[in-house]
Amino acid sequence: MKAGVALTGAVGGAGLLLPALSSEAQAQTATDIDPTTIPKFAQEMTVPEVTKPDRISGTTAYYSFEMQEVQTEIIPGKQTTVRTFDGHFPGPWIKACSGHRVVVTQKNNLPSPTSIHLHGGHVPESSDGTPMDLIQPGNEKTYTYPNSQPNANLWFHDHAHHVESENVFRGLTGFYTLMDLPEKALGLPSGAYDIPIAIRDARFDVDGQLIYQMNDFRGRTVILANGKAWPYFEVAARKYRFRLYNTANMKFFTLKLSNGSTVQHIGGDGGLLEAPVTTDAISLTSGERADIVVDFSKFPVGTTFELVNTEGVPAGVPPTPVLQFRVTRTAADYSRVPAKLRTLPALPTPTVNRNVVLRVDEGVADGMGYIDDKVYDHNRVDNTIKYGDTEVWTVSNVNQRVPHNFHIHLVQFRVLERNGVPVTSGPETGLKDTVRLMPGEKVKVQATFTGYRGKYVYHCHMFDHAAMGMMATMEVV
Ligand SMILES: [Cu+2]
Repeated sequence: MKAGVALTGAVGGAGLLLPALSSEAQAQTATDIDPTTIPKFAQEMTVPEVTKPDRISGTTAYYSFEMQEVQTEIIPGKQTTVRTFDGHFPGPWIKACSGHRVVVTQKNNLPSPTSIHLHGGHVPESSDGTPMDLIQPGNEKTYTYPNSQPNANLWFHDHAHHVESENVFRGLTGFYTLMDLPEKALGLPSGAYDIPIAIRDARFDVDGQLIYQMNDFRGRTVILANGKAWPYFEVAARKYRFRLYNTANMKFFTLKLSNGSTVQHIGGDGGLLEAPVTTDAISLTSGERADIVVDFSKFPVGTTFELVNTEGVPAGVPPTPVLQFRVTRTAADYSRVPAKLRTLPALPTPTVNRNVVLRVDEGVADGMGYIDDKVYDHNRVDNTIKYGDTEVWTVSNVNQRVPHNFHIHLVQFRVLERNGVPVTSGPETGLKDTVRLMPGEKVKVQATFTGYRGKYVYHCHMFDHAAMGMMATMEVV
């Protein structure tokens, strides 16, 4: 707690709110809802609607959102207060085309400062939503996204230092799909059969209100898919493309179908893979995305099965459900999943090697998070990178029990090695902006720093860990 106060004190002048840290928050907490009393598969999953721009001028689309608290039904029969963009829980869905600019004005009508980061986006520092580039309550900021990158599964969320964890937990996330012409020409499932699904955990009191506590990985026992607790989703017996987003603060998922069927894993953070990977397990750490195709034509109408999570579930215990699929009808299907999806650019020869060490205090109440043994300080530049350089970063999780992941702003990177073993197949061969690091693991990633100069952050993407200080600044000069 003392360290938390010191950190908050350092940025207090900017008007940041102190997130509820554990001991104090627990005393104020109402009784938790018993998650077993929440009926499973009793509400339909929300399918996000693509948000229409306010206007289009030339090749630029203009959007405006008001960050606001609204009431929504997450648990059947209960109203929950959530923090949203324009009332959407989960957020709005911007669909943009490569080469076509998007301009978003964000007005903050929340009781907390915010800073909106386009996760995975290649954008100038002024529009990156850096931790101290705050929109104070009552103010607004306009972000410009050049979309000068190929197809990608981006999203936007709050990144205001030390309060991003609570703001995201309370709902402040949105979808951002970046499309391009080569992807369109592939004939993948599209339109009503191309659906983003945000998967996360949450914690509620008996009245259905969210309970937020920092680093509360044990308390968040209710699983949401697109803003509903354990929903069902009716599908036609044909192929669907699902863009899965892990929007949980800290939870890692390994997703499977309860009937053991395989899916085609076609893309990830930075868009399509070179070729589909047929798999029965999808790994998603906090902030990561997986683009999959599920072929429901394999199942007769009337079939039901679940998307389940097996990660963190002890052996012999059934996996925990996420949502239920119900095959309710037939439908024509002219979509296809080609054997070749994309050619990724050749890897340039790196000229700089760096080490990055991730750690949190283990077994300590109200511990802090560190990168290279330092707690985040927005006044400090931790790494200076020469514009245009290609660098290899060896990222280590030196914790014994606590998992992490690792996210770099500005760039999409490539994963070269995991624990000394070259990554030559599977979904980690695609463009990535967030990568898993279990305790003791080490990954080598390679990135080329072009496009924009400026200060950007890199951090653990478990929001609570970032809020605990596990973040650092790089300056591209
Ligand atoms: Cu972490």
